Amino acid sequence: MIEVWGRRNSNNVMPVMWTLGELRLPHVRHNFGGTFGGLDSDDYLSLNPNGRIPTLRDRDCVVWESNAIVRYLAARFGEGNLWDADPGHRSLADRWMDWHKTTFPPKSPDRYEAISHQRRTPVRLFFTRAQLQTGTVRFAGARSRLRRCASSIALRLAYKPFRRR
Ligand SMILES: N[C@@H](CCC(=O)N[C@@H](CS)C(=O)NCC(=O)O)C(=O)O
Repeated sequence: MIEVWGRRNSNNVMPVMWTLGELRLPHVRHNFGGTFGGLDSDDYLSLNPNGRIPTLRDRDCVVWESNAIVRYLAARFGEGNLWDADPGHRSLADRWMDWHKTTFPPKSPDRYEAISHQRRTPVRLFFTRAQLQTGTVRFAGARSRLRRCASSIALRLAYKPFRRR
């Protein structure tokens, strides 16, 4: 049975769970990280030396890094579905996976400022007063970078059908 370590509300665990669901793979998830803790135990570090979530084990194969896990699952169980044999076609999905980790949203800490603005959440929830004082200068820049990223993905995805074979 495939095992996943990671709390369900982690944005890095979610794509793994989604992929397992899409591929209808039986699995068990262990609550780790956040308030559940456990990431600095020797047992966990022997699976994932970074002490981060998610980690996946499929028989004797242990994989960490959410994008690496998604690719592993797709390659192993999703051929012709989530995994396209043609590297060019595959790269259409691949590039967006890496893009969302590296380019969108703008890097921390200004991503929290920008996101909190988008959600109309008081920025105060994410930052101490001292951090805010130095952070406010970046706010406008963060917002415009977020806008640019958001319109980039909107333009590319708006006219593409989402399709599952
Ligand atoms: N690049 C890694 C990032 C992993 C990461 O930073 N995970 C966060 C959760 S989203 C974590 O382990 N945080 C510590 C915790 O939840 O206690 C990945 O994509 O898997």
